[in-house]
Amino acid sequence: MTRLRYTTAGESHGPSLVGIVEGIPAGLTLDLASIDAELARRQEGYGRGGRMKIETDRIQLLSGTKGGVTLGSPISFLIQNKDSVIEQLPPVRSPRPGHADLAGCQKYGHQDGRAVLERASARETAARVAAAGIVRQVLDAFGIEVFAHVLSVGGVAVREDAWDAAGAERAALRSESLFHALDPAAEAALIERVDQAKEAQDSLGGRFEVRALGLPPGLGSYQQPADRLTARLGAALFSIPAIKGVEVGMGMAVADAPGSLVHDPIDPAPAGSHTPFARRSNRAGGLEGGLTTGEELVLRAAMKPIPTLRRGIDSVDLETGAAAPATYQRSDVTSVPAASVVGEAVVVLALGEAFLDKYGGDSLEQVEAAHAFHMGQIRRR
Ligand code: EPS
Repeated sequence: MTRLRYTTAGESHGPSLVGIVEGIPAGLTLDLASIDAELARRQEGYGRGGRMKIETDRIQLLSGTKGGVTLGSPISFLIQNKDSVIEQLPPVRSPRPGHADLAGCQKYGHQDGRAVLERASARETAARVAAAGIVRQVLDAFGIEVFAHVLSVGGVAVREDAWDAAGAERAALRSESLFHALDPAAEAALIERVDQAKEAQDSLGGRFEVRALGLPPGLGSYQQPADRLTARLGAALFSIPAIKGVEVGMGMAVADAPGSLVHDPIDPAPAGSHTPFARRSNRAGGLEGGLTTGEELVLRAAMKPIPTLRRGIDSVDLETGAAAPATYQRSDVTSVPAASVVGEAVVVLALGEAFLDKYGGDSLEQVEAAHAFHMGQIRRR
């Protein structure tokens, strides 16, 4: 059995993005249309830039299946870039503050920011959304749902109880929203905020939340520090370009409240429940000791505004060292809705890894047996 792992390659304006996912058990029927739907969702959102009008991201499988069913071998795929013009693009002489341009040039000894930005671009996240689209189908088979939604853009927030108010309507509400949000009443204010920023030739950040439902208790590990699921989920969210803050459950507020208002009391569960114990609250956000508790996973991330500004930011010419405004070609006003799709994807990847670490087998049947055994053990205490 291979541990679940993935890798991506590809430049933003190169011929294609590619990915390899290893460790997917044999016997899973892959639904490619659902992966394309996620890729399309990543391209959407009010405030996206011109590039998204050019691309139609689609997954093309290169290996790992026969007759649409996984073989247990590495799954490789590509996503073609229509804007495949890397050799024709002009050099980037003035690094954009906030992007990898300057530190990347200093790291590699480049004088052209393009040598850095082509790979540092958030375009790479399309490959991760595709990889997650494969892994998600393993989680789906065990009733695990991962769902992200936008909480705010440029300081304009949706209602605080948007998740609870949406309930079972969440998927429908989100698909109707231009921001992948769950509060129809906030749409007009969000649109206005993005329009203002566009007019000011500026860019906007925001916050999104990722939740996961149906997780068994005990995914992750406290045996080695790096295997704590809290650490892996944090690393997953921080691996998305522009993410500057991550919270779990009650988040930063744990620092100011007493323990009696932070920890979640354990009760005997009502008869007929799927586990013998229940929590009175979920301030821990579904994680204790680096393990899932079986409660809903609740993560939030803060994204900074995109660093490419039409109005320009003071910078320097890398060759002459003289002052020169940062290079501008085109940009999104905001990509917080897209980032929420990527956030969902990286959480799927981290949970898929933890799930298969615990229940992994060479075939889906073997994973099902290990999962069923563990669930039975928990039910019996
Ligand atoms: C992106 C593609 C990029 C940008 C954006 C994300 O396309 P281009 O550089 O051709 O306009 O729209 O990149 C960034 C926000 C960034 O900071 O790199 C995409 O596919 O998501």
